[in-house]
Amino acid sequence: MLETNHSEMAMPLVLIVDDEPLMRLQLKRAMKQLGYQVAEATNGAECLDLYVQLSPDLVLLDALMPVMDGFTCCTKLQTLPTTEQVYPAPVLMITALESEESVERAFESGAVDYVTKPIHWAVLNQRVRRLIAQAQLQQQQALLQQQLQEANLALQRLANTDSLTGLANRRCFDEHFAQEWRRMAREKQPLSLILCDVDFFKHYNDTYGHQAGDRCLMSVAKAISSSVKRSSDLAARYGGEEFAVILPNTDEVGAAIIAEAICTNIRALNIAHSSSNIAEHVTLSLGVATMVPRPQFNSELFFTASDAALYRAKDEGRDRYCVQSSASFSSFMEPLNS
Ligand code: GH3
Ligand code: MG
Repeated sequence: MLETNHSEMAMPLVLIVDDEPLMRLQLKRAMKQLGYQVAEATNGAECLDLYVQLSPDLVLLDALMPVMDGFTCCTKLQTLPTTEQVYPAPVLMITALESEESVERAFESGAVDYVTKPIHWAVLNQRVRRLIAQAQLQQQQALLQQQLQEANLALQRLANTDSLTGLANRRCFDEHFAQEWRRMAREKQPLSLILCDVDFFKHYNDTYGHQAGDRCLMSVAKAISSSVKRSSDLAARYGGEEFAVILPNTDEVGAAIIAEAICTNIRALNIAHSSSNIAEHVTLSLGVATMVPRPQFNSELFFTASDAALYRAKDEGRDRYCVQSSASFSSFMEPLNS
């Protein structure tokens, strides 16, 4: 039973749990005088139901009651799931039991404070006020903490994302690359890198305008990212109209399959490009390099190798991928400290 509406008013709600009607009446009066709303339960089981329904700010809990006593109830209250909206309310035990053992039991079952009957009302009022103020402060802190976490996550997403295409940006790519380079070196597994560049994109902008160019880059980005499937793969916007794809645990054959899929998916977009010198639609050129990294190698040369393959693809007519064979460049890899 709830006397006033908890959600409509901001006043804290105290859940009074006692099997004696007179005791409940006295507690209700005292709480109302303090300006709190009140709900009442006559035993532990009712208390659990009302607690879940009303999410009170404080529970005043009698120890000895029929159906379910206060200790059992208090223990069960601690196991109820808490959500962002429902914060665990403090429990203050009110009982005639004065023995040391029952005081210990009350705290062991999760009560945060304890008063004995007959009630010293001034003491009870002070404790209730303090517990409610503390609970409200904790709730505010938890809320602020959560908002801070959300803001940090949003900030992190923003710092790692290219605003035009939604792909990972260069910063995020560099971090991921360095991490995967080290991991593949440890695991002695192949790492592949694909650099992709839109063909005759300057002509595209000149013909259709810069905004259409932006829309084109967005579609190209989607087609590239949908071509890579594994969670450790990463497609990123590497520069203006250049994209990079990192493929850990992927050899030359696997990387060539992905490169081919990217070319096919871009052609399938069928974005008209009337000023392209090689096709009616937008196409990409790709350079692929694969190697098993070694910690002492300078990873920049790996990019140089992919770049060389990309420019070969441009030279050989564009709208294609070229693979830089690992044998052709790994022998030139220089130890970092030389
Ligand atoms: P190639 O086939 O040799 O790659 O020729 P290209 O015209 O694509 O290469 P070039 O490097 O000469 O031109 C790249 C163009 O990409 C020029 C630049 O204005 C355009 N570009 C770079 N970033 C953006 C962007 O964010 N939006 C738009 N619309 N255009 C961009
Ligand atoms: Mg280009």
